[in-house]
Amino acid sequence: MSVLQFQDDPIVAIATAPGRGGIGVVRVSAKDLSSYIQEFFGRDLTPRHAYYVPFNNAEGEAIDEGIALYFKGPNSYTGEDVLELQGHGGPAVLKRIVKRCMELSVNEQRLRPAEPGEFTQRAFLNGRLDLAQAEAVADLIDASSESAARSAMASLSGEFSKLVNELANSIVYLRMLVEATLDFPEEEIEFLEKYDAVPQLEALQEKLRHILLVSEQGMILREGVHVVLAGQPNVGKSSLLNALAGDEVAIVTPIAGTTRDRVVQQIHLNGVPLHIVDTAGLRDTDDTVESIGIERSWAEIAKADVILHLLDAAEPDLDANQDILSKMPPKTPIITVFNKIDLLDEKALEELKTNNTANTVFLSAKQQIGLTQMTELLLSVAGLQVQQETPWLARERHLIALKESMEHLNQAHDFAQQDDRVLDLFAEELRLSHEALNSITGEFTSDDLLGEIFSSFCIGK
Ligand SMILES: Nc1nc2c(ncn2[C@@H]2O[C@H](COP(=O)(O)OP(=O)(O)OP(=O)(O)O)[C@@H](O)[C@H]2O)c(=O)[nH]1
Ligand SMILES: [Mg+2]
Repeated sequence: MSVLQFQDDPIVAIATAPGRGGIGVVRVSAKDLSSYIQEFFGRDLTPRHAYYVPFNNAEGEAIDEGIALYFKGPNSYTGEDVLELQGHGGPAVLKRIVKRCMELSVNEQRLRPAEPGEFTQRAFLNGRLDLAQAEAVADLIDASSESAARSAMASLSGEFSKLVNELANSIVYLRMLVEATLDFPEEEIEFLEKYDAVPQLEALQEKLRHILLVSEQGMILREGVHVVLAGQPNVGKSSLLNALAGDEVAIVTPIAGTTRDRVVQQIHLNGVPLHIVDTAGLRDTDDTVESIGIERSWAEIAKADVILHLLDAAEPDLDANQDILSKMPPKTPIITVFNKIDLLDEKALEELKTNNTANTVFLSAKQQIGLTQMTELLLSVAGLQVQQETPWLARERHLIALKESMEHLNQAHDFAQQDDRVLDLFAEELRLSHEALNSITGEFTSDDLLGEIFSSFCIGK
């Protein structure tokens, strides 16, 4: 059932997380709440005043007592009338308050339980938030690191939307010029020169490139990076996982073929969530269990954002590793990790370093040497750049839209370069570019997509 099917009937939900807490909040939203408030409290409430009141059931028996706050629309979260009841934070009490709210009846209309994300959806539909900001509400709540929370807040405060809107407005301006010219074909030829259309377009491309770059950073912060530890048995994959996790997560033994099942560990590096997967060592084997493990290793390697390919620095089996490398997915970034450098003397290490340079690190998982260099390289290979500004938290959907918008700007640029300039095609590309940008803030977004976005929220948001 799509939440979009009901747009303005009165709704109620517990807004705080399930479980016990000092305070729990029940939230109500409706076009007009005054009669419900009258029925519940036997009086009116002045908007934005805190009332310490009993929450009584229909028989006049107190369910709880707490604070009632009334926000009169449009000056509320949803843009409708909103009532917040702050009671004690226990599941039974809050359920009774919700039940009581649902018994209230005004002209035979009752409150119903809110669908997931429905409060935020109303905020969007009533123009209180745009779509990117509404998504940021969910991302802020779900943020698992301080950087992710800071970035979600950047989106929520409208920083991302503002840049997208500014760019969209500049495109509109250019479109306006072009479309005005289309009505006067005799001026078409001079149009591009007269209005500096190409330099203007190039400035737009540059701006969009910047937004895309920062969004990619924000996307990494939101989604994290899937890092897979792969290599022959006994090279120290599980030891490296443990060193990164700072804990004995995986079993380490001198026996080749120790790890069978994959072991997944989440860590944060400079605020970036990393999902690190330790896998079974890759080799030919007749052991049934081990070969299932190795199949799983390859499945993980196929899904990785970054592969850490480990080799034993003391005795790297170059043929076998060449074979492993040749089976790795061609587009996934690979970092070659020479482990166990503690077993090499200085001269041997220097030699190894001279022969291996690009995307290669040298470390000892056991002695914890060289881990910082590895993590720095890992973050940069994953696409994270050290930068001053906080990236806003972007979603895949935003990146797709930005890239689509970019492609149309590039296409428009191509048309402008052609000898027989095709102004109507130029105009059409600008239109498509503009439309792609608008889908980010939700100006032209299908109901299906909206339903999908809001239904991924929890109830009460
Ligand atoms: N000297 C030295 N030994 C290491 C280092 N890292 C791992 N080892 C040793 O190498 C052996 C194998 O380590 P593991 O971490 O189990 O290796 P693995 O790659 O996970 O092996 P499989 O699970 O069998 O594929 C253990 O005896 C570790 O103590 C290192 O940096 N230096
Ligand atoms: Mg292992």
